[in-house]
Amino acid sequence: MRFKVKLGGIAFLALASSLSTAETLRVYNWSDYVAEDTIAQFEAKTGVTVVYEEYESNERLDRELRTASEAWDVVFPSDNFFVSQLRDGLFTPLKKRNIPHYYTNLDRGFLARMQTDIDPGNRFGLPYLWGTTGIAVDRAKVAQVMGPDFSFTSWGQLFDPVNLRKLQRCGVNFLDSPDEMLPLALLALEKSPNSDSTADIQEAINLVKRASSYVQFSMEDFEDGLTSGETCVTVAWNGDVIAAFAEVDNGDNYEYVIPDEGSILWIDMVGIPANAANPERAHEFINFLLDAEVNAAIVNEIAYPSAVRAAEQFVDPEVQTNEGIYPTDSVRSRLIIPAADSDEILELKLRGWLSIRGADWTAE
Ligand code: N2P
Repeated sequence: MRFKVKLGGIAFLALASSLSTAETLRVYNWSDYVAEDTIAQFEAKTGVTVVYEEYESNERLDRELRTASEAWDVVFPSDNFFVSQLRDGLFTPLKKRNIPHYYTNLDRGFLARMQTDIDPGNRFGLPYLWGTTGIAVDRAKVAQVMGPDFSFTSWGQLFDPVNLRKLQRCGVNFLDSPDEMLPLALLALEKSPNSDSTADIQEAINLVKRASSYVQFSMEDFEDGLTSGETCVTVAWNGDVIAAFAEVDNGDNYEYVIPDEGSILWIDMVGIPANAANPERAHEFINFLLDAEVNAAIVNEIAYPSAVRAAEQFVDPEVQTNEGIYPTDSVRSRLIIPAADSDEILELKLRGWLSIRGADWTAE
């Protein structure tokens, strides 16, 4: 793993406007989801200026796709959000002949899965990266407030006000998104994270609400909050925290935990919005991301596993053998892929989140 440097969306924007005669490609991606030089390499190769901005949640991307005044050319929705976005006509079919790496480099297993549950015929999107959601812990601080024998073995412990009352002394962070937190609260309640029972979901909302007075909510830089000492526990995506642990001297003091009842395995897709202004270059950019060496550089830096099979040979051994990044078979058997929610369930979850976070909450 190499040092991860935050991409400055602002800097890219400034560059784009100073070169306003150049051809541009507008890419909207999750934070820290390419390598430091991926975009510059594409620009150097093609002469295209990339306007690159980042988001932190599926809710934010979804709103952007439905309301933004200026369209994006390439975006990265998680597969469970892709379903309703496809149904609502928000994406354009991919011209696979313009993405030659599609045929040679992608993991067929992922494509087969997308094809049955998400995107029949793999017409609109390709799997890009995947990962897990777990609990990242500052061991020393948690031992101080909880005692040396405490460890997180269940999601229930994380939502339990008795534990949170102690843990809040060193700081607890939850991800600020219903899509992220409610499946975990359902697991804590020993329900399926994909439950579509309104009673179950209401119970999950109530569980987060009871926990909410003891925690902070942030999606942005939760990994830095942990390693800088602002928090001692955060709900986390594996790659962000594992890359952050590698950057600090006392990396061994931190751990990424998947509790015994398992967790979420998410898959992020890449696609081209129906209103994209530059679909030609968008295909070229997607093909570039699927290049084995380009893709492996991304995986090595940001510590998320990829759906690009051909990249594996270039992934550093220390990354390949990291069980936080590539879960063991026993952990994998306890991971659940989120199902797409109906509009009614999405609405219920969003209303619940507003009741927890306040009516003026907006997704990061
Ligand atoms: C953000 C990557 C996480 C993506 N750094 C979650 N689907």
